[in-house]
Amino acid sequence: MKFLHLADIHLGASPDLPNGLAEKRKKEIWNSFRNVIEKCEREKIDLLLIVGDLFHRQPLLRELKEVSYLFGKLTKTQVVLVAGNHDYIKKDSYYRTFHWQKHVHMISADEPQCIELPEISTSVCGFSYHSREIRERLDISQLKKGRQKYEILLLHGGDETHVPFNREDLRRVDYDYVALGHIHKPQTVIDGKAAYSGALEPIDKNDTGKHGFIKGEITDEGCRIRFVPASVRRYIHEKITVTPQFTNQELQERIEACIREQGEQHFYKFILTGFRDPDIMFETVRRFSPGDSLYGHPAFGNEHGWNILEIADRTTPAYDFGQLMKQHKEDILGAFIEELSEYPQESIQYRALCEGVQALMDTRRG
Ligand SMILES: [Mn+2]
Repeated sequence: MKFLHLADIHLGASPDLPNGLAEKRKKEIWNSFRNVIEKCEREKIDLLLIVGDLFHRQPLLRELKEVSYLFGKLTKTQVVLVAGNHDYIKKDSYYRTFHWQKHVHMISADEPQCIELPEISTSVCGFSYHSREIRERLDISQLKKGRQKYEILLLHGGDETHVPFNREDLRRVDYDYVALGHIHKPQTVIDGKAAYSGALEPIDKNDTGKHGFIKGEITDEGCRIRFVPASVRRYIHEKITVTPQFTNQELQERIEACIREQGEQHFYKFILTGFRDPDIMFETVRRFSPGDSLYGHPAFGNEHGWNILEIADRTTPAYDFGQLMKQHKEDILGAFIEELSEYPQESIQYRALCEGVQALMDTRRG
């Protein structure tokens, strides 16, 4: 029995991106979902599991129709879905009255229920959110089991306000596989038995790392799962450590090389650390060579540029404090350095020394 496990697709989300880009990204998330559906059809997947937060908020009727159209492409795949905390089933939710096609099974009850799929010897149990939060701890004795050879549990949550549970709780449940949703970072909780697929596409600028879905197979030997990276884009936070020899030219080359290596489609944040030449000011807003990516950052004045969302300069000017102290024995700069120069480089006092010397030097230059 081959399955795909998806969660946290967040259709309808418009991620926090510079002007105009959010709309493009919104479409892209829909496209990514469509790609997965097409993969199910192509690879003759038996079962598609969607473990909550298919939508970012209450789905509109037309959004359900769009999703239903996509599910309609599936001729060999059964679909089972539950609602999560973002798309929880409100009193007047369209989820309540929507008519899905025969092969689409929504578990809309707020207490555990099972869908029996005898054609694939599988039952899928789970429940939907009817409110934004579920603070009660997961009660394992409440969980129902199906009547088929293979048993799967869908569970959305895992933090304090969304069905709290821990690894031990999951160890005690008796299912072939527990498909988890809600946490956006993909991760295995119990080897071959319980895992978060993570969000299909990163939604937030801090959703760094790979995103996609889980592909699994349950046989008489048990369950085997594998994470499949599938997101169109990733958010990448890249640290660049500078030295006093480092220049803006070199910075540009490093950024270009990094983007070429990891992919021009991704969203980048570069964090500069280390000690710089005090005379060098890194240009954190500048134009880079155009790539063929979809977006550019308006700050770069280049509509077809790369997706550099931020360059954060956290470098420290590398002053020769000993030398400066000698030169400024008689004035405040010398006294200031003397006061703070004994502290280690990672201390707040050292940071204050660097910033203070910089400020005093700038005043002097001015
Ligand atoms: Mn959620």
